[in-house]
Amino acid sequence: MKRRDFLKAAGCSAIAVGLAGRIAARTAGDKPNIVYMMLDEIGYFELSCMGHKILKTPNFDRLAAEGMRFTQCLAGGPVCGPTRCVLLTGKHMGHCEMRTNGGGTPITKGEFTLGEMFKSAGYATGGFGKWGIGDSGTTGAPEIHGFDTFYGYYHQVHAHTYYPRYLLRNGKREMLPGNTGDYHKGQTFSQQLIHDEAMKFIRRNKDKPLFCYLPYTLPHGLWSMPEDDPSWLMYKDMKLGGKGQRRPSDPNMYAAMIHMADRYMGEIVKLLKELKIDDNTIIVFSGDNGGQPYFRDAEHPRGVFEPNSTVFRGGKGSLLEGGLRVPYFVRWPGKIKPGSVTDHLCYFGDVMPTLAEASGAKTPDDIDGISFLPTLLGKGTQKQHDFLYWEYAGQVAVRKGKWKAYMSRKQAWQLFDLEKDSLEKNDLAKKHPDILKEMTDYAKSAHIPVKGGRWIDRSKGFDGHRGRKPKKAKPKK
Ligand SMILES: [Ca+2]
Repeated sequence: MKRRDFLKAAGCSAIAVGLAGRIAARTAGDKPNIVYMMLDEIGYFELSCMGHKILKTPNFDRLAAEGMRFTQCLAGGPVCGPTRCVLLTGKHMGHCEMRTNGGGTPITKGEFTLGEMFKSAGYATGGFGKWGIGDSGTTGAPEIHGFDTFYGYYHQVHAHTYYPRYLLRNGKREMLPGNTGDYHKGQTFSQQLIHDEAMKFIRRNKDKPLFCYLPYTLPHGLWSMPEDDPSWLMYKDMKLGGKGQRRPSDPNMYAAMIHMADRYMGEIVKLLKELKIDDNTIIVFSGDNGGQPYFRDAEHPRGVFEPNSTVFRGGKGSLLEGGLRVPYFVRWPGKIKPGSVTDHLCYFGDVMPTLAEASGAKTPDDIDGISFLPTLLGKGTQKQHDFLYWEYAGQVAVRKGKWKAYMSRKQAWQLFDLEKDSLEKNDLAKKHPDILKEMTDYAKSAHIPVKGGRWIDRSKGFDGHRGRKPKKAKPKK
């Protein structure tokens, strides 16, 4: 089916399902709810269930224990914009419409997203946090991509502070009292509002299937939170080298931010149980791209928290494993075996077909993803990717089973065996030229020129943390 026809058909069925949904009360065995939390830059090892000794994440740990943990679910891209684009459109970085981290650069109006997919399947659709694939006033805005509600930041630079002057609700600015544009100081803490709105959305839509997308900006910098926040009180006096919050870099604050995200997940699970929809809800927990080795000093050359430990090389921005490996687990009571771990090789582009299969939704034909529902449910045949592909800032990476081919502007193609060499240090390109050729041939075929969206109304776009300075009136002659 051609994309245009598909969109038309999807739109019609959305209306039909919407009407049916209003008439029929919800019954057992209905479409599952989806709560999809994707934290911003949490490292693969920054959870207590992954062995971290300082960072405490009891609620995430419980989800992992009650669901399936993925050891090889790779980010869509190594930075915010592209990884979100791959997640939301099911297309890899050689095909998707956002391949840099421009901030406000939009996807096109015709591009099909998870929002449109769930909308067409009769879901209530809400997003809360950082959108990142189109500013307000562009063809990439969430309200024109199937989201009934989107509350938070659209432009990712806007999301660099927890005390912004305003947040957006469906494209409209809502001013936050007492916030002046100072990165670290203000009276209204944005993340709490964002989380409160997500909770309200779940409560409001408890009787319909719901898709609640939570791209929370925690624990991305610039860090600060209210002085009386319980997570801050827990970490502020710990000896991590911090000098108090409202500074550009503070490990105590970072630890509190991860704990805060964990607390929010605890509140969401509690709410789902209170509303008696927990059993019919798929919860996904994920990072968005690889972690950052923050807080480096002489004693801690890879940072106080060592996000990538000594297992992976690189971090955010790199197509080496440290930039792509994210924590990822899925919980679905009664469907996914508790405490299971899979090494199924997948990436964010697989999320769209997986959730489509789980919810009876349809996807366009031109996506790159493959459903991993058979892996989650432990039944059916799990199809594998022949290749996975990424490109970013002069780097290209291809994955085929245990093999990873990587090049950058400074570095010709290298070939690594990830089973033996997760640090990607032992180049086998000369030893296996045939394997490398197969992968680089694929890389050539995987890239098409990028197609971007456009502005509809520039006046709605992000205009800096303090806003544009008013133009000085020209003196009269
Ligand atoms: Ca990110």
